[in-house]
Amino acid sequence: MNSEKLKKIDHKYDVIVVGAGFAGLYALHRLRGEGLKVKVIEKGSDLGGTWYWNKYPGCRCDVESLEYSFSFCEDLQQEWEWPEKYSAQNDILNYANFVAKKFDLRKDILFDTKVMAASFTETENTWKIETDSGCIFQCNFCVLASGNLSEPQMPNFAGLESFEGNWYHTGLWPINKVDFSGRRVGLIGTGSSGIQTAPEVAKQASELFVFQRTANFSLPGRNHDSDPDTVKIHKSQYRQRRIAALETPFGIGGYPPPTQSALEVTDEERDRIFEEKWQEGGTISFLYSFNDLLTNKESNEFASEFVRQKIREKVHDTETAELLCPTTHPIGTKRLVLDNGYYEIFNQPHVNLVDISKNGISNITKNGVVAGSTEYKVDALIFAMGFDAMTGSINNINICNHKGEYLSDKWKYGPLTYLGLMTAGFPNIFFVTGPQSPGVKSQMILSIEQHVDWIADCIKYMESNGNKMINPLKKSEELWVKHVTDVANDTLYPMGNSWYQGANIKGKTRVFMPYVGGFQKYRAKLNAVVSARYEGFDFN
Ligand code: FAD
Ligand code: N01
Repeated sequence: MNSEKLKKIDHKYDVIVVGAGFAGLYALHRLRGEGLKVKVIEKGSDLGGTWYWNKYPGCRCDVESLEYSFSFCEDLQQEWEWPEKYSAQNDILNYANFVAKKFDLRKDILFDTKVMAASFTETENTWKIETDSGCIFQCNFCVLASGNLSEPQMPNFAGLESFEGNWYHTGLWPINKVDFSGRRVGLIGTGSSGIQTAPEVAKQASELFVFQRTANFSLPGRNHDSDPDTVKIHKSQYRQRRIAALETPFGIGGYPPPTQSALEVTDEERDRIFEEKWQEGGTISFLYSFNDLLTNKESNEFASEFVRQKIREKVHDTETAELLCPTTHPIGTKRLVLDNGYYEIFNQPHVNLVDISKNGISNITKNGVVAGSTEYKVDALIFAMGFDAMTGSINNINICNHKGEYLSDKWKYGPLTYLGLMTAGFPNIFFVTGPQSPGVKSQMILSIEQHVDWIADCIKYMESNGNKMINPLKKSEELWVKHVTDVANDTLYPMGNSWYQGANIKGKTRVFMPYVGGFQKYRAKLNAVVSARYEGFDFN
């Protein structure tokens, strides 16, 4: 759409939604269905969010596709066919486009437009939304569907500007296929993105250097083509399965919660159970081996050591194997990775692991990467360095309330929200799967649906009561933040230097951001709040 033309019209909306990933798409569908005038603003040139930006080779989901998909429309979930158990980025992007077409969403999405600022006027109960095209929008409600993992952490290594090869960030991958054939490649980062892409890059590169700052736990993906009989049965039970998923900690059905501690069984029995789960595949399945892997250090150590032993079996060179064995965090406290033959690539002569745990990368030269006293000569660099997670995309928008206070100032020492949905003092602006909600610790599309439904119901409730403004009470926010922290402190999660607590970003305040009490408990809390006429919120 032509921005000059846009400037001339009156951009008044009931709701402005920022972001056209799964959250933005569902928010548009649901809110428009309530008769509201809605516009989605997306900085990318197309929809899909995560699955639009992360086009790196090997990218796929780690939650089974039959689960990682929308549940709001029975026709949709019956109609769509997933080619694989864990679908590849391209198939998930195709799905997002299919959803957009089915529900005619594109006409209300403005692409190539970044929201720069949002300011609230109390007298009019409106948010003024400013964009990089100069277009200004007004709305009664703003929904930030801007993503938890959408603000890539860009490399700022000294000398990067002098590098004569091409470099890429996994979270900003170019649309055109990148060919690494015959090239020497350096890969920096061994989180999910780095571990997923390494085997694919190794297939092409003449030499691959994997720069590892922290060894990470990864389980075999055991991906395969969809089995028609399994799909048929799953689809015949879809509705019941989706309902059952609501009562689980991760919002994913099909995994009976464990009932016993890893300390209650014999060594043989423990190993038998780990082995069974290892063979089955899937991160939740493995973490569900016992009920205390994320709460008891001793139990966790059994699981951690089981996986370390698997790494030692897979990787022939003992020194490399030991370097790949994680020792600095309990398994599961950083996001557990599912891979497609990651450890095995280190048995290939052209793949090298470079341990940078002590001194990191010193600098980048025109020819490659310097770590320690060695210059590793490469023709291309891949940065798989993750994201300014959970708060990055929100803090990047200059959000200012009617008192002239900025949200980024309020959140300087970590996010403060009530239920991960709103923050006190900033009326009528909602987060989808925001910090202090279980979003990133769940099947995220389910959490997206839950939040969007909550927001839509809340706006309808306000309409029916003649309310124009909703604002969480400061006290409710304080209690919720404390609860989120207390719950996290009862687990081993704080022991992992992860993006869950901002540890991957230099200078970011370390505070544990997701709610890890379980999706089912959070859901019960949201339902109770609504039943008590939106307890903890103030309406005007
Ligand atoms: P996003 O998909 O991140 O979309 C947010 C959108 O907002 C983006 O398009 C962004 O460009 C836009 N935006 C941000 N700021 C602005 C602004 N200021 N102005 C305009 N537009 C803006 N979750 C799972 O549950 N299972 C998985 O298997 C899984 N795999 C993943 C794999 C990868 C590689 C990554 C990075 C994440 C994965 N996730 C997974 C998490 C994933 O992010 C969510 O599942 C889901 O796709 C998030 O959707 P969203 O719409 O909330 O956010
Ligand atoms: O990012 P990460 P990601 N010098 O933050 C390293 C989802 N996801 O993009 O561990 C050198 O996990 C950093 O090292 P360290 C999923 O939720 C899912 O991989 O901080 N190295 C780490 O190794 C995931 O958790 C899938 O010491 C530096 C890596 O970069 C989330 O997205 C696939 C560095 C970053 O790992 C983020 O994953 C992909 C530096 N200066 C993503 N800075 C699925 O499979 C950082 N690192 C579903």
